[in-house]
Amino acid sequence: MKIIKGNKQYFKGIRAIKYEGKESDNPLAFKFYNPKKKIGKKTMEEHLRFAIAYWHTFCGTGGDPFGPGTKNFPWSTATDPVQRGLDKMDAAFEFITKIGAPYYCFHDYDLVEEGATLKESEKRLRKIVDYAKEKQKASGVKLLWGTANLFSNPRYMNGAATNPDFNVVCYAGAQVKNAIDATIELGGAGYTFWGGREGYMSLLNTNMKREQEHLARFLQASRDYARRNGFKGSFYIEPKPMEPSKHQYDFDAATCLSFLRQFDLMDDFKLNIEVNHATLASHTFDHELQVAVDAGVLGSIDANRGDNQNGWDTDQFPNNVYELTEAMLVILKAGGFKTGGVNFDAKTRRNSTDLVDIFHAHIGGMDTFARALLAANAILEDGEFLSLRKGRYASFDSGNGRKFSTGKLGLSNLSALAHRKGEPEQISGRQEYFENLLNKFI
Ligand code: XUL
Ligand code: CO
Repeated sequence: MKIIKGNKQYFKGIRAIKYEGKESDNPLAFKFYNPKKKIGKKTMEEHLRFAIAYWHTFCGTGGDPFGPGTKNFPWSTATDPVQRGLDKMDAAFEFITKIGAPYYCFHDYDLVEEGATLKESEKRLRKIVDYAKEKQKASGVKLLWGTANLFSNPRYMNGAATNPDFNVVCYAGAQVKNAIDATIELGGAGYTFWGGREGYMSLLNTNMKREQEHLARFLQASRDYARRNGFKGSFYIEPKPMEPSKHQYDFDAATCLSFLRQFDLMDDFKLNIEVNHATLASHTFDHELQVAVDAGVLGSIDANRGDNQNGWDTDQFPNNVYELTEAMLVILKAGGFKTGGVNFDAKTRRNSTDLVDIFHAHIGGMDTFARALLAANAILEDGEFLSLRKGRYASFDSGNGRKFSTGKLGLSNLSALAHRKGEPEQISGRQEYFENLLNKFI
C-alpha cells in the first residue's frame, strides 16, 4: 500500500506500522497481524479485510452528556467546511495507509459537513467524493461500505424512514440516494442501513405496524434504485436493540431476519453484526454471528467491545482474544467474508487525546483479531472440537433418529419408541471440556 500524506502531514514522526512479531517491544508495530501470512488458502489481510471507521477516527472528538469534545484534531481548523472535509480526508488517508488497512467506511456527512440546504449538501458531497476517488486511486485503499447518517440531524428526531411525517421520509430518501450514488462512484463493496432512530420511545404515540411497513418500502426503494444504477454489492442491516430509541426495530439478528423474510428482502440484504450491539441485546457476539450464518446472511462485522459493568454502547476497541476466537470459529467455519470485513466501529476514550492513541487502539484491535484468527484456524485444523460437537448429534445420523429428522416419524412413533427404549441414558454436554479445548489454542 502506498503511504498517502496529502498536502499536510498530520501524523508526523509515525511511519507505516509493520509486523515485527511477538518478541518486538516496539509499541508501534504489529505483534501478531502479519498481513501477508497465509492462513489456509488466504492471507491474514484477505481473511480479516480491516476497515477504518471514518466517524469515530476522524470526526468524533469525545463529547459526552457531561462535557464537550476533548480532542483537538489538527485537520478540523479551517474556517471553510469544504476545506475542513478535504483536510480531514488527507488525514484519513495518511492514517489508513500508515496503519495498513485495506478498507474504510463512512456516513455521508462524515466526509463533509451537511450544508444549510439539500442542494448545498449535494454540492459538497460531489466535491469530496471526487477527492476520495483520487485518494483511493493513489493509495489502493477501497471502500468497504457507505451509509447515510439518518439520526443526528434534529429533523430525524421521530425517525427517518419510519417518521410519521412523509416530508421527513422524502428527505431521508434524498440523503440515501446521495449516499448510494457516492458508494457506487467509489466502488463500495457494500451499503449499510443501521436504523439509528428507526424505532420508538412510546407506543402511545406510535403505530408500529405502519412504521415497519414504511421501513420496508424505503429499503425496497433504496435497493431498486441502487440496482438500477449498477450497484452489485451487498446491502447490510445492522441490528441493535436500543439506543438511541428505546425500542429499535432492528433489535437483533433474529428480529432482522424475520423482517427481511416478511418483506421479501432476503435476496439482497445481509447482516452487519456488531459486538457491542450483540451484548446490549443480551446475546454473545458468536450467537448473533451464528444466527446470521445459519440463515445464509452473514455479511460483515463491526468490531468493538462493550463494558461488562454498564449497559451502554461504549464502542471500545476489541481486546478479548477468547471472545473473538469464538467469533472467528463461526466466521471461518462459514467460509469467511465475501463482500464484508472487519470494520473498527470503535473509538478511543475521551481522555485519550494524543494522535498516537489512534494508532495504539487500532494496533491492539488488529493484533487481537489476528490472534483470534490464528487460534480459530488451529482449532478447526485440529478437528477435535468439530467432531465432538458433531458426535453429540450422532443418534440422528441413522436409524429412527434419521427418519425423524427427515420428517418420516410422527408423535405416535416417538411415543412407541420411548415406551420400548425406556428412560434415556444421561449424556454429559461437557461444556468445560469444550472450553478448555479452545483455551489450548489461544
Ligand atoms: C451505532 C453504529 C453506527 C453504524 C453505522 O451504534 O454502530 O455507527 O455502524 O451507522
Ligand atoms: Co456499527
